[in-house]
Amino acid sequence: MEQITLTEFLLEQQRAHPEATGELTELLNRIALCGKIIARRLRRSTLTGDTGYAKTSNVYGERQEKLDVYANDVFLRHLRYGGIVSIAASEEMDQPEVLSTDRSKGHYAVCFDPIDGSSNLDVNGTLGTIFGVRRRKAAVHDHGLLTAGREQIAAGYLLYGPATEIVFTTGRNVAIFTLDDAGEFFLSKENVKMPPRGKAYAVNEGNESFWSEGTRRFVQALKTPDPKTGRAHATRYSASLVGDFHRILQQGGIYLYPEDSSDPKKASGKLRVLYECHPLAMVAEAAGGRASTGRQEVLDVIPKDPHARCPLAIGSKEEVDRYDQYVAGKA
Ligand code: AFP
Repeated sequence: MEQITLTEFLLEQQRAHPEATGELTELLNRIALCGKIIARRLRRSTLTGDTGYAKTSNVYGERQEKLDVYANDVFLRHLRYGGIVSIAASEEMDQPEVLSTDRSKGHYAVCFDPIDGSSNLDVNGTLGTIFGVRRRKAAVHDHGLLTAGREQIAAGYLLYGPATEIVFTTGRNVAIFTLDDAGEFFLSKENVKMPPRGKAYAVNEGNESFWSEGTRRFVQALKTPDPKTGRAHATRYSASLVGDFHRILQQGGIYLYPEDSSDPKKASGKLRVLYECHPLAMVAEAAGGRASTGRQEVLDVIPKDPHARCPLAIGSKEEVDRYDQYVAGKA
């Protein structure tokens, strides 16, 4: 494959839209820059004492890791520059932040989870950053984020694993870029299509006793050998949604974080609509997969507040369809 850089790819996409202002190209490049800076810090974090907890906790009462705070600051610094982003909202910030009030520009609002999989930080496990881009709303007072996921115009994630990768879509094509030692992201896969079914599932089975009957029976069905193949689905759970989703995007399967009764805060699931569910749902649908709460498409969920949560079943169409059937008591 000819080595195409992220910037070249974005400029090609931009040329295909004569009405484009170039701001989205600049924004996606800026998010990629944040990824490079965070990846460099993660690589050396155990040597520089950057691991461990900060003295602060987030709006969910969870203790923040130093690198959660660092990554959040990196994003705010680079999203603020140049005024193309008017509003930024993050899993690590109580309220969305106004970055620019200049109405002549700042056409975008960005939601992000600066470090996904924080519990993997101190053990060198897979980590990610998740992002979703919306157009800024007309009304100054309304940050305009409490809208359906279909309002996103771009979404994706960075994966910090053996390689650092950025994966995104603007609605049709899902592309994967890999960070090269030259410090450039190069296109490694384009037009990624998620297989219609998979061989693996990702769920924290430790919560099983708190699941609904439908969810329990669905996971049991995944673990039951298929009469045709004689094989059951394999368990693949990394405690990082991004890490698990990246496998499912390429090999198929399903990631599940259902509502559970273990903690009132998780009555409608653990994952955050704006920072985790909406962005990955946009990537999943653009790749031919699905994202469901069990009762509706995740992209149709309208969050009631910036930190709203929803159940998430995301992955191959066949597995997610089946999950909906079990939740509805039809299987
Ligand atoms: P953190 O970023 O707070 O570690 O949460 C990670 C996450 O949102 C998602 O990436 C994981 O799949 C899931 O939560 C892990 O949750 P459990 O620890 O409850 O399994």
